[in-house]
Amino acid sequence: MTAVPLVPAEPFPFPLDERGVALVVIDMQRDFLEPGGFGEALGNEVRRLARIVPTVARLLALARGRGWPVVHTREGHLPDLSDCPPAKRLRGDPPLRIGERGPMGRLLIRGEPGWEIVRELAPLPGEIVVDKPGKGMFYRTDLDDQLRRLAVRQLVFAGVTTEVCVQTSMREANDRGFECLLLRDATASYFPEFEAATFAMITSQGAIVGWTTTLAELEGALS
Ligand code: C5J
Repeated sequence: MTAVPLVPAEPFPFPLDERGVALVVIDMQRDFLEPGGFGEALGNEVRRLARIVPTVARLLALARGRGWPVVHTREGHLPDLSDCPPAKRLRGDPPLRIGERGPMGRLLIRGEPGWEIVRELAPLPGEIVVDKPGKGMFYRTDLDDQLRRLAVRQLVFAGVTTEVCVQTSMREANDRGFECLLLRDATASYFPEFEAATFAMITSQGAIVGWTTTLAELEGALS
């Protein structure tokens, strides 16, 4: 049997098997990271999310260099909003709601400038790009089939926001049998206390949802 690297992680080391691992980068879109987008319309200070872009870029370079499949997700809706239920559209009391026009186009609508992934993390040809109308990356997408075709069994997670789309996607993945490793310094929330709470929730009870580590620990284990 081939020995697999053990990545130092919480709550215990993660046995990373590169024969079946993929990187998943969740929703690194202008709408969440830049002023004038959906995140700011909801009243959030968006700039703390942009701080992780260099770390996610380094992680992407690592995954690409090692030949891992790379998945990028984009949250967004059809222009006629037929895939955006009132339960989602009517949340909060924002000046602009999903579908209304802001400085980067219609908020969270597929094809608009704000919906694009930030330039530094743009997908490369051949990488998997998943357009999802929900928070979880498997809801109304074909990602499960795509990952199974590639014999992927482990997922390394990065992206935003930690406690919403990242955590939802990790929970969905865990239910589907994928082993999940979240990089603490490659994810961010508008609320720092929610980052810490998410890390604690997913790693509790013997990694009930998954593991967490840092990019340096991952790089070290693979070097
Ligand atoms: C949110 C996300 N927060 N990508 N989306 O609505 O976390």
